[in-house]
Amino acid sequence: MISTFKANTEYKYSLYIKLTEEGYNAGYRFGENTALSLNGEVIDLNPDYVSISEDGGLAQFGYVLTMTPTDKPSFVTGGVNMDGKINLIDAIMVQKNSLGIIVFTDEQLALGDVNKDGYISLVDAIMIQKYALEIISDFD
Ligand SMILES: [Ca+2]
Repeated sequence: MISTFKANTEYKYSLYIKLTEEGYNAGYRFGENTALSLNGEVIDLNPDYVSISEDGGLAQFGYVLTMTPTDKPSFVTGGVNMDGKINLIDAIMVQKNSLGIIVFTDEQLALGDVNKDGYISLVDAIMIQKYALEIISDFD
């Protein structure tokens, strides 16, 4: 699963709907005009592309997301000040949080826990520092 998106990058995601074996054996097939109805209400999937498998048993609704830069808060792992960049400011903020000097929001807590051990510590601060200084290239 992707949790970090790069600016000016195109991402594609798809929704797959598969017929049950029972439905397939009963002769049901997906077609280009297949509509999804939930509780009697037709859901407008509005996909960028639709693809039906050759045997009609699988429908794929595809979407294209383009990431564009914005001034709004950016959610990048390690980027606790949410400016979309990971630098020494973030490392210092994580350090201060781990020492109880500043309080983080839930989002910041999630972004700052770069080693994903469930809490913010100096280990996270050091990892962010190393990332900012290009000593490491990711947090894995
Ligand atoms: Ca951590």
